[in-house]
Parts: sequence; structure tokens; C-alpha cells
Amino acid sequence: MTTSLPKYLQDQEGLSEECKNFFSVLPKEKGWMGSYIYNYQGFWASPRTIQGAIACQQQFQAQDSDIILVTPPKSGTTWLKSLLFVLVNRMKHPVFEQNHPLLDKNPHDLIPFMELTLYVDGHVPNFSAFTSPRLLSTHVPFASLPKSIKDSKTKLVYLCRNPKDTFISMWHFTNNLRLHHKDIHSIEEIFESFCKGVSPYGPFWNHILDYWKQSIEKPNKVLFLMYEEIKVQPKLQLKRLAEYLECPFSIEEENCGVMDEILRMCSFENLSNLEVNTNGKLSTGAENKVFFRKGEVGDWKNYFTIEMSEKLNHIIEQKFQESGIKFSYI
Ligand code: PAP
Repeated sequence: MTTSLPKYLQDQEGLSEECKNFFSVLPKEKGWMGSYIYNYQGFWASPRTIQGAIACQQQFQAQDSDIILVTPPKSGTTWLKSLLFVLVNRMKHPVFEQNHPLLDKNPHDLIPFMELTLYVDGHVPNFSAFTSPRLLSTHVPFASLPKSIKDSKTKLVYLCRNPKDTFISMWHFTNNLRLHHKDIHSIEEIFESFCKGVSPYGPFWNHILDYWKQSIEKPNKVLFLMYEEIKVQPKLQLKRLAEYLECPFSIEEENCGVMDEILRMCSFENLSNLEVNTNGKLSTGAENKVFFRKGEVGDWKNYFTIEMSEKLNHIIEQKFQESGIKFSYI
């Protein structure tokens, strides 16, 4: 059946009978974007995303040199994609060069999502155009990553953000994408879902805790970063990232201001004002500008009631206390 809804808002439309049967037995809740999200292998996502994740699990063959960025949605993925791309490719594309790819491509086109782009809708990705190291990304929780990623020397870079700002960013983003098609979700109803753990790729606490645990157990396999820490100490975190990826900055680079230039190029101010990001679109049809809203820490204070803040504080304390993870600006 054809539908006028964009693909990211479609629910069961276009699914085969076999797929419908598959989803019919999964736990189901009201979705943030499409009508419903389903719980598969412990995380919540749309049927399209789950199918993309399954295809990725079945087909993706990791290489030892691969670098994979993992984030819960709206944690600063776009920012870190730009930093990673510029950092890792700085020999091929020197940062002071006029026609740097970051200047005319959105970071999501430079580092594609595996389950949302490469393996979505039955696509078979062509990796021949990728140079080494391949830079890829995913929102999928650790337990649902393709086995070859876990078995290889592939490096994972994990980025999360304080749950209050992540929630607000996600609420704006999903409403933005729904704007032309359906009603807007109220903050109250979507907040209740978030607190129950029902959010894209959630529960958010499992997502963060699982990668945190991996980063402690295997520090050469998973680097754990936080959005707020990059905001506060950008140079330090960039240096950490470069060292982890085994492409540290040389003394000459440090003296020539390469780090400053990378941070400037990837800053919210620079990226959000580029023509490609103000007027361009991704292959999925989403406008590039939806990935740039405010880029600030603590914006949740403009939206949360005291009750909402206390409720989420309680959940954060309960879920993260034992781990020692401390979120800032909450
Ligand atoms: P995604 O998971 O859908 O790819 P993601 O990039 O993680 O989205 O989240 C977008 C958030 O990062 C937005 O936050 P906000 O809603 O609180 O404003 C966006 O503004 C912010 N962002 C995008 N680019 C940058 C950047 N260069 N520096 C800092 N924040 C950024």
C-alpha cells in the first residue's frame, strides 16, 4: 500500500505479512514519531529501524580499522560526527584547506548511520567508496550491535548527554519532523514515556550504562564521552579522542593551531550557518537544519516544571548511582 507519509513516520504501512506477524508479538507503545514503537532485544524503535538493525546484525562485517560512533539520539551526534571526520581525515583533508568536505556536506552524509541509512529498507551498502578507516555510526544499544563489531578490533566512540537536555532536544526534533503531518506531542505525554524508558533506542539508562560498563572493562574498545564535557573542555576532549584513535596531535600541529581550527570548523556557529546546513536535505528527506537547534547546555530549564525535574532526578539517581556516572547541568 502506498502512503503519502514520509518514511520515517510510517508505521506498519508497506510491511510484508511476515513482518507484520513478527511485530505483532513484540511489546508495543505509542511512538514519538510514527504511530507505534516496538521493543526488540530490549530497546524501543520503529519497525523500519528494527528491520535496519536486524539487517545490520546479519550482514555487517566489521574491519579492525573501523571507527564507529555510538550515541543515544540527540546527544550531539552531528557535532561528534563532524569532529571525528575532520580529525581522522586531517592528512587527506588539511583543516585549513578551502574546499574541505565538511563545508559542503552535512556530517550525517560524511558518517552514515548503519541501521537508519546503510541497511534501511533492505538496502545493500556499497562500501567500496569508503576509505580506511571507515567511519560509521549507530544509535543501537551495545547488546544489539553486530557480532563482528564486538569480535574485531573496531573502535567505538560513545557520546551521551545529560538526560534532561537530551529529552528536550528529542521532543523538539520529533515534533519538528511531525509538524507537517500530524498533531504535536505535548511535553507532558512524551515525558511520561521517557521516564518509563519508552523513547527511541531507550530505555536511555540501559543505553548509557551498557556502554559505560564496556568502556571501563575495555578502555581500548570503547571511549566514553559526554556532550557537556566537550563543551567545557573542548581541547582536552579532542586530544583524548585523537589519542584513543591512535592519531594524536603532533607538537607542530599543536603549535599551528590545528586543534583550535578543528573546534572552530565543527562549532555550532560555523556548521549551522553553512549553506548546506541551512538549505540542504539528507537522502532520507529530512532537512539538514533540524540537526541544529540551539546547541546549548541547560536548555531544559526553559521547559521543565519543578515536578518534572524532581521526577527525572529521582530516576537518574536510582539508575546511575551505582555506576558513578555524573551528569552535569542537571
Ligand atoms: P541525532 O542523534 O538525530 O543525529 P544529534 O546531533 O545528536 O541528533 O542532536 C542534535 C543536538 O545537537 C541539537 O541539540 P539542541 O536541540 O539541544 O539544540 C543540536 O543543536 C546540537 N548540535 C548540533 N550541532 C552541534 C555542534 N556543532 N555543537 C554543539 N551542539 C550541536
